[in-house]
Amino acid sequence: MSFSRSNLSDDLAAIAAAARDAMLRARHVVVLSGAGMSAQSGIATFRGGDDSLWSRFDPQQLATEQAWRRDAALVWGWYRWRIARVAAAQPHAGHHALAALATHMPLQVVTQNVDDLHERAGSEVLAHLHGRLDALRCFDCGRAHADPLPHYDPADPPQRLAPPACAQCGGQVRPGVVWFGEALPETAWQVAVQAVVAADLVLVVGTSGLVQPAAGLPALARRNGATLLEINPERSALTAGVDLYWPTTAAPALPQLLPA
Ligand code: BJW
Ligand code: ZN
Repeated sequence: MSFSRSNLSDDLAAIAAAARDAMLRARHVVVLSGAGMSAQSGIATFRGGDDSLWSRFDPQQLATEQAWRRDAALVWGWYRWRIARVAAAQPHAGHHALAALATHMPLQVVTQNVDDLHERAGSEVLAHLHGRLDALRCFDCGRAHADPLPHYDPADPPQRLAPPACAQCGGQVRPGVVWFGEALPETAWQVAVQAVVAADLVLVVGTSGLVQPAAGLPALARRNGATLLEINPERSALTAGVDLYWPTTAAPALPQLLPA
């Protein structure tokens, strides 16, 4: 049989129908989102493609504690640029669909994303596994930093910038993200584990499935009886282990899961 264009679109329609069916039957859904969830809001992913962050910037120079100790102005300038990009972005139809779905059924969002686009679409996020860009705190004493940041034009490229000073100890204020080699926030990790263990459907959206320990959550869910549904235009490290792989993007796919 030839693999014609009409067969492909028939296949996609069948997958969409199966995904809708899985949602209808589910009693406890956990969404595990990654950077691909925010891609159609104009936020760069970390891996894949010429525009991805790690193809343009070196994670060892920017996303580790050692990098901060070596050159905090380089690291802070890059994060200040990313904070401005996120602030200028808007949630897309997929973010809104997840918020709407949660009004129809028990649905919890666990995200690796450091932006707040789920929240701005109306979702309550159960766990930010890798923290949040804007949850600023002092690198030295840990105190939260809530003062507004000086203006930064999101169209400007990243540039070296001295981090704000901590009001308590005068130390350097850092972004609230989890760098490589740092532990995930304990509570966020515990509630995420509990949620996926209790879920009967885990919807994995837009993650490469390469970063541990978050990448282990779908397999944990499956060992505890959950069905795994993945939305990603490219196959990921998780695809071989899911029950249903929907090769599409988040913004058009997620609204199709809403009940008619
Ligand atoms: C679309 C789409 C569209 C495109 N629609 N989809 C075991 C084995 C090997 C290594 C390790 C291990 N355990 C720990 C490690 C080390 C490390 C790790 O995993 N490294 C691997 C990379 C090899 N892990 C850690 O260091 C973690 N810490 C830890 O384990 O600590 C142990 C410890 C315990 C006790 C005490 C002390 C320590 C921490 C990991 C922190 C990750 N941090 C980052 C940066 C956050 C800060 C920042 O923002 O700068 O988090 S890395 C980056 O990757 C970011 C992301 O959250 C994370 C995951 O990326 P994600 O979301 O999957 O995005 P991408 O870009 O990879 O993929 C995008 C996907 O979307 C693609 O598949 C596209 O196809 C798809 N897509 N458009 C839907 N429209
Ligand atoms: Zn301090």
